[in-house]
Amino acid sequence: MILPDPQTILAELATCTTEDQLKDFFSTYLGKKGSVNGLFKQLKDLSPEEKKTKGQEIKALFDSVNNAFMSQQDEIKRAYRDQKLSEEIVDISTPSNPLPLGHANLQNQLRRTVEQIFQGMWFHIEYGHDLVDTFENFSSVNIPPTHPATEMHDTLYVNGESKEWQKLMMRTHTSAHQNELIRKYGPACKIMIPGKVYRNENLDASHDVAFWQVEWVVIDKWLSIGHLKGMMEQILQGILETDQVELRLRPAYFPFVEPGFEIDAKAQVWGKDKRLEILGAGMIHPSVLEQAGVDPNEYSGFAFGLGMTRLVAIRYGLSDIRLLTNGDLRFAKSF
Ligand code: FA5
Repeated sequence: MILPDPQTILAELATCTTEDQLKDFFSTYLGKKGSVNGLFKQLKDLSPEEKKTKGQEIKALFDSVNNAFMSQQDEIKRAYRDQKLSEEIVDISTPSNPLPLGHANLQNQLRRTVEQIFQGMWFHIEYGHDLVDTFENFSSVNIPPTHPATEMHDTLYVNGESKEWQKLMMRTHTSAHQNELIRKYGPACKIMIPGKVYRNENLDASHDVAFWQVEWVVIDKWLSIGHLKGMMEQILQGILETDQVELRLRPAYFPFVEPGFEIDAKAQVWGKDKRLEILGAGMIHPSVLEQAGVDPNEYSGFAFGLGMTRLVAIRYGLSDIRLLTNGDLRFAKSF
């Protein structure tokens, strides 16, 4: 029996560079039908003496080829892993592209500033909820459902089957929360109610279907129109941060106050000077106080409802309030 030259086999092994080539090599020499492995089967035809010497030679040959195969296999796997690692490596020290940082809507910015001012003056801040019932929005503030005043606000009602659902509506003003909050805190109390309100309006530069109002309600003994006027001026000066804005106060009708006022501010709308109505206010009507469980003979109160969206437009010199919500990035980025 002549054994093959190990150097020739090892030289062939050295040419294997892929796992597939290694597999072929294994089945040619070391597998069940491989030629080196097959030498063991030939031992059975030899004499016991030859078996011993040839057996040792075959074993030595098999071991040397097998060991070389194993280290070649390790080498190919390591090279493959190194190549993958170098291709897929993530360098966590590389500086990333900075994400552009946005900012809060101008309405929210101003609302938060105003909230902080009034929190510091011990006002309770309440947001209510956008969906209210007709009692809260109308009856609780002295507007019976049949009253023509319900038509002052083009109301968005909930389109529901049941009677309960039919009573639900999107609040048309933050005054909808006066009754429940006066019950909750008063008398005496100081409450601020920022909130989004909804009206079925024809849209233009100063009218939107959803806009922000902020309501202030103050109830105490001996409150007068003097207090109302003083506070109203302070609020507007604080928010507008200028005395350049021309304000006009005129008597107005709101069923839940007596007397009532409206405040207009001069502003540029569509390139023209216009007076924009920004605030409704008045001394709270005795029957609204009574509804909320407060004795009007002992206490009085005043309330304002500020059109926050319009005021923001005036504050930042915008010609159209819809710029605040139409999602135009050129506008958003200019602040
Ligand atoms: C009211 O909503 C009263 N609840 C305000 C009030 C509160 C009066 C407390 C007395 C006492 P009015 O409908 O006028 O009032 O709305 C108040 C403000 O909301 C207006 O002055 C105006 O600035 C703003 N506003 C009204 N309609 C719109 C609209 N469609 N788009 C943007 N702002 C509006």
